[in-house]
Amino acid sequence: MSKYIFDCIDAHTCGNPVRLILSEKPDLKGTSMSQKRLDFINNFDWIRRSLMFEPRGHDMMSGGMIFPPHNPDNDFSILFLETSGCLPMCGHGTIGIVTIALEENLVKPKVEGLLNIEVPAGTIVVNYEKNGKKVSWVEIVNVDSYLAAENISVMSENLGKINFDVSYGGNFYAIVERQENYTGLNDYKAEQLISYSREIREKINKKYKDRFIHPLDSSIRDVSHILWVGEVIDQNSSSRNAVFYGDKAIDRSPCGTGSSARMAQLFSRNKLAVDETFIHESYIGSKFICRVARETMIHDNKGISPIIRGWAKIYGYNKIIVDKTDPFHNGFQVI
Ligand code: PYC
Repeated sequence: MSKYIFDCIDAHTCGNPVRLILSEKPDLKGTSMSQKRLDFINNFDWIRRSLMFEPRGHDMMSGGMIFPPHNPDNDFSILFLETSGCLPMCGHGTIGIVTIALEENLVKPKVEGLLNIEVPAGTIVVNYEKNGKKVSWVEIVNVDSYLAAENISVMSENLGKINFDVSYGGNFYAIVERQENYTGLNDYKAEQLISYSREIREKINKKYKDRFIHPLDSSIRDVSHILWVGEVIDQNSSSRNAVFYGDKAIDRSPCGTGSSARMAQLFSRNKLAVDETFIHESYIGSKFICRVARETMIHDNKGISPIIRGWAKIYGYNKIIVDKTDPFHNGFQVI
């Protein structure tokens, strides 16, 4: 077939895009979302590139597809598709997809107000509140998160020596706090952070090759995201970030997996307690309300069960044509 028509619903979570793809879903092989994610990457990645990159998407585009659960006790499964690849977990993506699925009656929760959802990184529990037909908020009990490395460094050609921690919150994050060669978010433009992040990420994954591998799923590996810590806009917030993902994106939402990674870091330093509210601000000032549910163990690593709450809004119904005779059917990115 040379022409595919994808029915999509577009939304944003606290400013960051979420495109839920409803039709033309591939028949994925595997008995878990982790296995199906690998099957998608190996055999169907053209769908992601076509629908996420220009001209049908853009540098920040992200989204996903809903599939039936593998365990009948769960409600459904999500495969995440982003310009950054097929993420093991995406917090803003989950908030957006759950909001779309509930408002558009695409799923019927087994228990009103509660969803158990399989994602490649594990099973997450989601609570939500509705006001009439609209979803007011979505709260995720994310996959267990942990601090994987403290105070390691790379040499940046742009900035000089940069110290950072690596923390897992569904993806591995390098967390860069204020220091001699990084003086805080307000001192840099987004485009500078993007190009510094690309350079630093490459250096981290070269210097610390095979160091960051999830102890329970070796397909989750390497630092994919850089979280730059910054000054808050609203003095009631706890912290702010600019999260870099893909090759050209700064998350417009406060980033669910980034917030989980940051809480795991702060918890391990005794700077955050169980049940303490952590208000995380995004680069544009939107907020997730977060907290640590409890302390956990991830294999040999002490970690946390993080909770993230945010909101999403639907803004469009989108029928997207991918015609294989279009020279740009596979999408492109300008760097
Ligand atoms: O919310 O987890 C998240 C996320 C990952 C990349 C962009 N947003």
